[in-house]
Amino acid sequence: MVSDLFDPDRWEAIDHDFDDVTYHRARETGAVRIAFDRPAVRNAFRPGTVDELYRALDHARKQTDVGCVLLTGNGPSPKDGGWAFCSGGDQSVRGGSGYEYRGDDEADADDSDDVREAKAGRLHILEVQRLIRFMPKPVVAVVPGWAVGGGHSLHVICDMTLASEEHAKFLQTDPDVASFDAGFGSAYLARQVGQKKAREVFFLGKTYSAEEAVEMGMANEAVAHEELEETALEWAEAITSKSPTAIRMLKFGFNAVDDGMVGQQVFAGEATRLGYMTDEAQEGRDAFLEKRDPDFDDYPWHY
Ligand code: S0N
Repeated sequence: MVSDLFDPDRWEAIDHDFDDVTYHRARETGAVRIAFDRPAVRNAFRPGTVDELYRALDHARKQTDVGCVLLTGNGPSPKDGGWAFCSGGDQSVRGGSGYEYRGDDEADADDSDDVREAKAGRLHILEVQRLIRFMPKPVVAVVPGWAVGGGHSLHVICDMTLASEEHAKFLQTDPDVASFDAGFGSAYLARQVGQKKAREVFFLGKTYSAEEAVEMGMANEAVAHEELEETALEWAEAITSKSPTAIRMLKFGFNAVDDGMVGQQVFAGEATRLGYMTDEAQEGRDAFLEKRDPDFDDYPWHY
């Protein structure tokens, strides 16, 4: 399924073999829509979901005509009509040393890719977090319902968050289920909402409405549920109409202050890319190749 909020006229499917996420490209904008597609379990992610999400995001990262990723959750649930962005790690496949199958005997004998990968205990949702953080284009969390646990962390790491006024709910259950995102999910949240509030989110485990999330500074805007995806597309149109280089440098500039030497490395890499495009850099390269001294006299010491 896709989503009741999804307008099929605005999107075309991108070819893939995913089971747990859907992946579409906007017909009129350089934007893609990646959506969790497990609404019956509030879009919880199992290991295979995370792999698919990573592959879709990485595909989007590499498209030079795509400037914005909308990350959302399909819905409503066929069981009860509930909406979710993502409810975090699927607790039915999480076990002692990370993730392992903990179902009934018959299911435990399962040797599917999902279960084997789960048993390896990979927390590869962190690889997804890093991909969102370091991809040179904005990722917008479009939150139609619950954003919980690892799903909450995902919205936190996205560049912006747009929430359904009626159905979006923000909740951290990590300490309830004895898991903890002591990385971006908490520390970067504290950057957004302040230390006291971030500690409240994790230590008290209260549920926050879309309006409260906006007030706290962890969501940008709350809009009427039926306008959610239309507004998301408007944001994508605004973003993709701007200078790709400016947006990329700004995203990495915003990141750099919190990302230490890695942030500096990423920002510096982009500066080097820009430097390589100058005649001055080409003179340096050409001089080496032509076995002569470089002549930088034409290039001023800008002030
Ligand atoms: C989402 C909640 C609040 C929704 O409540 P509601 O609306 O009352 O619905 P339910 O009846 O509870 O749920 C409907 C059906 O969906 C199933 N379900 C919901 N969430 C999950 C889930 N996460 N895993 C498996 N199934 C889920 C329900 O069981 C129910 O199924 P049926 O109909 O068959 O009964 C509520 O459901 C809730 O609280 N869910 C659990 C939220 C949770 O605790 N998530 C896990 C938190 N931890 C993580 O995400 C792991 C984090 C992680 O991997 C990590 C590790 C290291 C560093 C970083 C991270 C990171 O955070 O990214």
